[in-house]
Amino acid sequence: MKKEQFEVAGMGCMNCSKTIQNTLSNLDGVSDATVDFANKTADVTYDDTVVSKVDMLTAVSDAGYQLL
Ligand SMILES: [Cu+2]
Repeated sequence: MKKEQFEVAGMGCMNCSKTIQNTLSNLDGVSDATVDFANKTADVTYDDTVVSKVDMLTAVSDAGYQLL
């Protein structure tokens, strides 16, 4: 398991952070995702043999936001 913090761009309200959190949590290999609206961060715990950083960036981008 790997734990990483990303910056998140494009969030306008608390619902955005929930959307991103669900998007990340639904990915195979992601065991925990916590998105903080105020700090504009996403803390993700994931198995990097199952899911890659690019997978996460793409999923969040498809939802309309950006992981930096
Ligand atoms: Cu929003």
